[in-house]
Amino acid sequence: MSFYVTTPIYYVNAAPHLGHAYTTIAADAMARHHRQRGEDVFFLTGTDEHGEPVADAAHALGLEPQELADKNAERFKALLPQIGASNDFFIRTTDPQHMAKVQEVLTRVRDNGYVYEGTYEGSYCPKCADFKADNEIDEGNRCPIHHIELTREQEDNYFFRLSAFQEPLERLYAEREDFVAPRTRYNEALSFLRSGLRDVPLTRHKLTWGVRVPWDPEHVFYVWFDALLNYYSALSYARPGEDLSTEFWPASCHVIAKDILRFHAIYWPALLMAAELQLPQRIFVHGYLLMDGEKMSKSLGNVLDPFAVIDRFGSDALRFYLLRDVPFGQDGSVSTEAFEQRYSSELANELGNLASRTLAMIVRYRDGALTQADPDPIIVADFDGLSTRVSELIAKAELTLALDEIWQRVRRLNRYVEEQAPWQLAKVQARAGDLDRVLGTLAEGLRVVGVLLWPYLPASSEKLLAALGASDLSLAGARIGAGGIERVSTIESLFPKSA
Ligand code: ME8
Repeated sequence: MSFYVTTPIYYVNAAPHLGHAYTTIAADAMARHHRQRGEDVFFLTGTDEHGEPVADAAHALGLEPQELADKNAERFKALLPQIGASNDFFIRTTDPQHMAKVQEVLTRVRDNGYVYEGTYEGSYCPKCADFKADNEIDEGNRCPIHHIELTREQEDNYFFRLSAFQEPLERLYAEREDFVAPRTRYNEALSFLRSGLRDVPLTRHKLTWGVRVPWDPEHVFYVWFDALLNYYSALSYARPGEDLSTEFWPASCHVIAKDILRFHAIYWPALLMAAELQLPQRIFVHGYLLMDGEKMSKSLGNVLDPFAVIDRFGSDALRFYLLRDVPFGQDGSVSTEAFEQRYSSELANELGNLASRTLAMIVRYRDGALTQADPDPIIVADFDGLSTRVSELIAKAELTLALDEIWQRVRRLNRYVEEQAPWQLAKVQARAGDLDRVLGTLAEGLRVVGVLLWPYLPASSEKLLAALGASDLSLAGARIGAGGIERVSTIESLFPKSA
């Protein structure tokens, strides 16, 4: 089995912010989970470097677009290890191999009869790099996302015959109800589709910062066509000398937010059909992180700095907070208060405490060694089917629900400690066997939650599993009793309160 997951490629007109970190963390959790299932995983992220938003931002700073792209691509790259992202490749759309692939694929689209010359006139938002339909324009002729006034643009372009895909896309949506998830986004894409597709510009004449149109070098490709093709082009050069598309194309899941739904849910499958390429299995659309009720965005200036959060609390804490507090797929407000609350009440008090006291008790009462006593059937029953359930949820990109399933077991183990009071058992010689069983059950429970939490809390899970002497991360081993833990050691607090 192979699993290919992508994030959007982010614009390099400014530095990364929490919204970008969020999508990458979510896609990373999926990638890690699928690796635990023993699948071959390819996880792609990268930067979108052409087009007007980047050219305009560069000129405003007195830089060439390439200079700004180089500078900011580095910042997006630097974010990845800091948030624990395990991406297999980082694509930049200024990579020559990507640009050549864009030219190749779009020439094929033209050869197949889906490109013609025309004149475009419409209302345009340079920050979205997108023409707006009449029903998408806010009062005062403003962009509904950026609130800036739209410009009236007229230019001679090559057009992509999107309208030719009206019926094929309707068929796609009828046959594959999970092509776009969650359901609300599927419905939104479908209603856009049903409103009737119009042809769209494929090239820009006035711009020079982009991939040259091979059959008319006065034009560059419209940035969205260049950008979408990254998902396909990356596979052709991520591993020098290999073409990974045989193994990984079509993509299993494109993770995006709803701002770019139309491009992914409508343009992208149409473009792939026009190029005779297979369609992705699914597009998963998450919601917006909001601050003060507005979408966090670079251009609005209301951003929360992920680097600052990570410096203080570590990347696992950020990953946990975002995937736990904001139901994946819905919009959710983020705030420092809510973050600190989750950190101290759940990470420090629940998981951190469970881990340190369990390990400390095994070291104190048994010198770190565990006998192979049968685990307590009560806990075995409470954990029964857990990893299957988590797998089913993550396969549907239900990252928050899956995390909640695991967290209920963290809480269950804490209750088990209170119910069994190992410190009382340790006082009574005749209860030595019971104490062995309780400690063994707790160690196994911790191991199982450690394995299942790895996609969410990779660094902390690895520390925990190392202390348990159990390095197997596979899902197959994520059941109570499978671990055969012999010896444990104590650990430093996983989530220090004083952070
Ligand atoms: O649109 N909440 O790039 P971009 C949640 N280059 N997610 C957010 C977010 C927020 N407040 N803000 C940003 C582009 N994101 C194009 C994409 S893909 C072929 C080309 C995340 O830098 C979310 O994933 O504006 C959103 O879709 C993406 O960043 C937009 O990034």
